[in-house]
Amino acid sequence: MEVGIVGKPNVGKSTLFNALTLLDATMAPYPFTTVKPNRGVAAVRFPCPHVERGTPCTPGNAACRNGVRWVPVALVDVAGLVPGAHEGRGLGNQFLNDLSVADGFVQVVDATGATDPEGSTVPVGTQDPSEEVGWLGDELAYWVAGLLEKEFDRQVRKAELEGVKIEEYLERRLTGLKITPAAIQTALREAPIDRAHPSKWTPEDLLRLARVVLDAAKPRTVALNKCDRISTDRAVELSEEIRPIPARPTSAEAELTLRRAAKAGLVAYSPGDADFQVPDPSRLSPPQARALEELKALLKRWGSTGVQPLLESMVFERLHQVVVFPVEDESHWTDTKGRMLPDAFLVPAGTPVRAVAYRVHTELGEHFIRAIDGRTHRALAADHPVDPGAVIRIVAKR
Ligand SMILES: Nc1nc2c(ncn2[C@@H]2O[C@H](COP(=O)(O)OP(=O)(O)O)[C@@H](O)[C@H]2O)c(=O)[nH]1
Ligand SMILES: [Mg+2]
Repeated sequence: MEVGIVGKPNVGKSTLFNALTLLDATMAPYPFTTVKPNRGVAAVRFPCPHVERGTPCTPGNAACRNGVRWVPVALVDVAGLVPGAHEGRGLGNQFLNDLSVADGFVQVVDATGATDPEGSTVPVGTQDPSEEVGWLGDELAYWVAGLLEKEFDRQVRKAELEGVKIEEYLERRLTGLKITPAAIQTALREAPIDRAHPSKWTPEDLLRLARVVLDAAKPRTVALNKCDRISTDRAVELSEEIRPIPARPTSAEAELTLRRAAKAGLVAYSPGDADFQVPDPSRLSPPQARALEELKALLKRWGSTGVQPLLESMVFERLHQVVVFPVEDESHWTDTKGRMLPDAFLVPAGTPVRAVAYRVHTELGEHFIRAIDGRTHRALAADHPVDPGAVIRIVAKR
């Protein structure tokens, strides 16, 4: 699972990416996977089941702090998009490859309206962030429609002759984009096109289909970034304009500053919190003290910098992920080495327990016998959908 950060240049994508992937040692998901410059690992919070037991856990891939697990999520920062990108403007199609692997997008906009479509700074309020959300949706749709259009007539006639269903044909065309058969089914049901006669589809039909496919397969959430420079009323207004796509105020810059200050030991701050403490005010220079005062006021006004909650709403509400804790001993919730609740993974809600077994280890999936719920001690069959927050043991043939 991977979340893509998209948007035009200069809106704060890299700042957001850097903030989200700056995890202090006590919450870093480890071991680190290999990270490329624009790819990183962020984390979402989930209550650690160790609290139910009153025994501390032994974190492996997902750190635990004060009863909260920080579950890893892959993040990709995509190059800035400009209108006309699908025709090769700006960095053009290059970014589109990066987008294809993302399961959903966080679109960053400059909520102050001071960045033009090419990323140049212009007077505050001269740009409309909701228009930007519109054209970015258009760019994505043109891109997907472009992929469908390639040799469409010939290919579709061939598919019709061979009796290949349009679903199967579309799945084949779009597999590289991580678009599931379920999303294609939904799109074919909902798109206003004549699904019985694909060979008669026009480029406009393909564009309509692409839009619905994207809506079904790649959910988007908007970060109303630079909220440190707008009023809370303006944020509400913008969210309403951008609906039905959910939008939330963020200050990526404030979050990055706070995470850096926490790393340097200047503040005690946990991402998503509404406040922070300064353990030793005498260590602060006067400018640092002033900057921290401003950050306190910002947190008070918005409830948080918005950054951590944004990622979590993307992962849990838009991408419908749930956290699972695989263990090897369902009574003690330990692995073979006696470590309690070592790992935490994200899987789509409703994932059958056998698919969870595959996630843990291919062999566990292949030799799956049953799973056992660590709380109820009930046996679960292969197709049983995993419960959110489940502690489960996978029983496999040796
Ligand atoms: N005021 C304010 N400025 C921000 C915020 N986030 C980013 N910036 C500034 O916006 C500019 C562009 O940021 P950057 O992350 O490089 O944008 P990108 O081109 O979208 O990756 C930089 O000067 C940042 O410091 C924010 O939350 N508030
Ligand atoms: Mg950037």
